[in-house]
Amino acid sequence: EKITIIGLPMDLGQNRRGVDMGPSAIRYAEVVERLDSLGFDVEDSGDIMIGRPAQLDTSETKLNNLKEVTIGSRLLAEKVDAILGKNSFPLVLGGDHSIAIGTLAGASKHYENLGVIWFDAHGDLNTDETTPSGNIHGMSLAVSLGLGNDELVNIHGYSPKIKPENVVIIGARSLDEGERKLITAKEIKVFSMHEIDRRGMAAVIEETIAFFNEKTDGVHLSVDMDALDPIDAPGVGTPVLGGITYRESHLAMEMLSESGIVTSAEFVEVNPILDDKNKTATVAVALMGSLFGEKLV
Ligand code: DIR
Ligand code: MN
Ligand code: MN
Ligand code: MN
Repeated sequence: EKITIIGLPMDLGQNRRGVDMGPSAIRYAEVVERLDSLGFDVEDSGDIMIGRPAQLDTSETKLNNLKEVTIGSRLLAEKVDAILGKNSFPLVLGGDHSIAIGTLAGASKHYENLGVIWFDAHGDLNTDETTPSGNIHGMSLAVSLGLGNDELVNIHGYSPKIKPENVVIIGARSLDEGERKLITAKEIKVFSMHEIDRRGMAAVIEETIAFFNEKTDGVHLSVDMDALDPIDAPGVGTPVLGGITYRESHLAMEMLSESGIVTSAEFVEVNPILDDKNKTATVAVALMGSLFGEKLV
């Protein structure tokens, strides 16, 4: 089986510098070696380099760095589309979570009903109208549902990329007012920290797998490292207390691995500047190991 790694070192979807170093940090944590050792044919196709303009222009819109995020998303969509076209598994390294716009734009073309598992402390369901920050990383799931800024919504030439009934959010504990309304209106399935505490991660993942099995022909796994508790993943731009533990997150990956439903994945929001000796990238790589079948016995 083939895995193709692609990085998008972009920090323009939010306002803390350093998350553009995420792909490097994840490579230093030996992602290629880890997946190689599991028997996969791993190709690291490097990073999409979009650079960073000296002068960022925010005058034309209230969405921060819209132009650059659009360019990055377009390039990533083409790349992910091509990787799936070659029957390889796209493993995308961020960058902030705005890059999911590009990943989903490229992946969704290959499926009639792409499911999405969104591991995140946040909903990323803001639109240009509800965003409290103007940061596009807080909008990527909404954009993929066809909601928000036209340019973002239409990346890769079609919209929507996914349907609300094919989305499961896991780990939520910080939702904005507009996001709550959208979740209710679109009846999006959310396993908040309350449900995880109450029912356990095993039940949550079992239900997630059953939920998709009935109706999806592919599942994209989007892991925002801030889904984890800041104790285990301190190197993120918007940490929120009371998150998923190290073991809970591994159990989730192990169960997803056993199910075989995941067809593409991304790991985002690793910020080495805010991290503790590359701990967060190391945890991300360990999670990738579990996602691709690593188990003790
Ligand atoms: C907040 C933060 N909801 C926003 N979002 C984050 O800016 O829209 N998502 N941090 O991961
Ligand atoms: Mn996110
Ligand atoms: Mn199709
Ligand atoms: Mn988040």
